Amino acid sequence: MTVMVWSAVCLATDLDMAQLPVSLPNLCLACHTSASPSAGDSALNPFGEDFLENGRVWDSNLAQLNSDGDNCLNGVEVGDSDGDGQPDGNVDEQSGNPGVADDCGSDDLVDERTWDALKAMFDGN
Ligand SMILES: [Ca+2]
Ligand SMILES: [Ca+2]
Ligand SMILES: [Ca+2]
Repeated sequence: MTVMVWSAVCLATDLDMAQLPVSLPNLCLACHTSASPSAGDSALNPFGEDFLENGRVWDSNLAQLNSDGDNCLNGVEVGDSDGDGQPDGNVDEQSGNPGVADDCGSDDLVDERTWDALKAMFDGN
């Protein structure tokens, strides 16, 4: 019985997940607070709630929201900036989790800061 309930929830999740052009590596965690949502534990993160509000459809409206309030739009984090259902270029992994405030796309900034710090050290000598 438990397995049947879990399967039903998982099926819905799989169909919803199929809406996203790119679902790796976050999979269920893109919308849920649990990596394996079950009937008793299927809480949604902010992106999951926006997805639900959007009629469980991935489109340009949803892509232009920033559900989790970090520095990246949902579309950028999912890897489909314009929300047309086609991944950006050769993207095959989400650059961030659209439902969790993370350091999405800030790698270049960090590198730049590190580089500046290194340069400052050498300039100082
Ligand atoms: Ca975001
Ligand atoms: Ca696209
Ligand atoms: Ca994020």
